Amino acid sequence: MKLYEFTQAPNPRRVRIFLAEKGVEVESVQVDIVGGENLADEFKAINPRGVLPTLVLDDGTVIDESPAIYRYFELTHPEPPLMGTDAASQAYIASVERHMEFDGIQAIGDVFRNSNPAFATRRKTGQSGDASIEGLVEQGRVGVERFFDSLNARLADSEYVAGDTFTIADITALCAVDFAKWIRMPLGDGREHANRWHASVSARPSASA
Ligand SMILES: N[C@@H](CCC(=O)N[C@@H](CS)C(=O)NCC(=O)O)C(=O)O
Repeated sequence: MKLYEFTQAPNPRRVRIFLAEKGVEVESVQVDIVGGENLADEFKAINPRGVLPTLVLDDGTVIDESPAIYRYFELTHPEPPLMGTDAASQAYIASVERHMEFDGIQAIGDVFRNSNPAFATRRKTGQSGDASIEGLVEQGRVGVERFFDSLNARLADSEYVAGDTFTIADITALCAVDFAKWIRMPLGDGREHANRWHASVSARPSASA
């Protein structure tokens, strides 16, 4: 089994944190996104979508999308459970985790990809040839502020993002909040619940994985 990833990038970090929480070690291969290695024929022969993280099982099955990789390891290494323990909690945690990616990581990614000259023709993840769109920067910034506000509101009522235990929703939210530093959008002092949570999850050993 091999995990193709890039240490600096936020989505591969999601899987690294998940594996660290589980205590699972997987052979990893670095693919330099900034240098465009994920767009080259060699990596596209492994995953034509050109995205990281990508997990390749021993039988050659290729699995991308972090939640799918989470699922694989949750089933093969159930302890500690990070995706819920019954139908309702599993569905709820999956739903909140999706919010963290779509409302958080994607909005931040829109700002990053459309404002960074190194990605001027790489608006779409895993592809080249799509020019940046200026309007997506402003739209993305509005989305990031909304994401931070909703995260803060959520954490006013619970210790963790999807309830009273640490789950994949926390992992994805942590990667989003730290990714936002790349576009110089910190949580800000006013969001006290989100700041309390961020300090707590950042102190877990897995956060430095
Ligand atoms: N929805 C995917 C997102 C994967 C993604 O966008 N990964 C980024 C790295 S953070 C990537 O592969 N970027 C390639 C590129 O920029 O060309 C997931 O859940 O894993």
